[in-house]
Amino acid sequence: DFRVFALTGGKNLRRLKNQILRYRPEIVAVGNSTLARKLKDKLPSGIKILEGIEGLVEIAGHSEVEIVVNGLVGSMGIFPTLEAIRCKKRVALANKETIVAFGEVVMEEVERSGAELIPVDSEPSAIFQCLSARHEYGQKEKAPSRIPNHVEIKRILLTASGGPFLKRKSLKNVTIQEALRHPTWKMGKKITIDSATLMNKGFEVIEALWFFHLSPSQIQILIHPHSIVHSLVEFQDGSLLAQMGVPDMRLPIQYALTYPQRLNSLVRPLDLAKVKELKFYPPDFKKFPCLQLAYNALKKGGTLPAVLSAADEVVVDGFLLGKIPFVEIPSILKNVMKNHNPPKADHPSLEEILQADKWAREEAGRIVAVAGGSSSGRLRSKAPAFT
Ligand code: MN3
Repeated sequence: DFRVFALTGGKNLRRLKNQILRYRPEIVAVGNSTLARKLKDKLPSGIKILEGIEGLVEIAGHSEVEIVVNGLVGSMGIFPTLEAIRCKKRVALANKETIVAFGEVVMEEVERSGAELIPVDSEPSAIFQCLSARHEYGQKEKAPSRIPNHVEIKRILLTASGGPFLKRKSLKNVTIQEALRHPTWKMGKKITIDSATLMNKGFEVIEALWFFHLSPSQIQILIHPHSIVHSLVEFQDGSLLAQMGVPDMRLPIQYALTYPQRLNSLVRPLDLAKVKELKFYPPDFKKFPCLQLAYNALKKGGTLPAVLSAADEVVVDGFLLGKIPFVEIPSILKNVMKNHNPPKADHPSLEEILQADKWAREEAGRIVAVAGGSSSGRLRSKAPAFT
């Protein structure tokens, strides 16, 4: 049912090459021109090779493309996302930072263009599935133009595995290896650290607010260590709908592609009799201050979510490079937010958000460098910045 028209990758040319040979796309894009030249030598002729953000944007808006799956890490993913939305594609969005930092801008464009924006992240996908379940029955062919009937929603419950430190008393001497050992999901480094600090869950609160037109008080976090219930919706009448499944990203990815239909999948079915019991706990805001930071950023709004998201990329990088201890991550983020001078307008423009993003990276880099005792005064971060 699907044909891969274009594939993109950052630096991992070996993996990308294998995928290209398997799926035979017409266009590919890689991180920069050096990588593009290297890749060209490895491939049969006839495949168009693009580079950088421009390459991603060109693919996202290409007339042959119907569905864009954006699985980039970081806020630079906003450019292909906006292009795809403006060109009225279906956007399957796994690039969390895009919606955290630019939520309002993105949703306005969706409203204007009528594009479909479907979450791939497992929790917002669960909520999306709970909401669309009402429409699926007897309506296999045509997707409803707007899913959320938010008047009906009382609140949503975002589940969180709790990360590797759910039961650990003190987070003082956490090592990089410990923080990278996630109990249920196998993911990239940045999001794994975000899961250990619960910053990831904080970002999902912000993500859910924009995706489903909610207010901060309508979004609650529920710790659920087994990652079987992927999130729940509570309706006005008190009824709760949950979406369950084995923790396997292929399921939400597939649903974003096939929605509103459900097709066969390669995912192992869930055997609830084997799971036996499901446990839920309230989140500990004291032990995981990043949760409160996310709610604070949401309540103040404007450019603050973008500042938090951008600063987090740099601070997590600082932790992974051994520059700062784990417990410093939330306090540095808090300081960056405190030092931020927001623009006057309540609804910042794309340009203003990009500026806030750039400022937050510099400010976070400065604080990390000071905390890490670097004599040069400024940390050279691997996290990409806007230039
Ligand atoms: Mn998630």
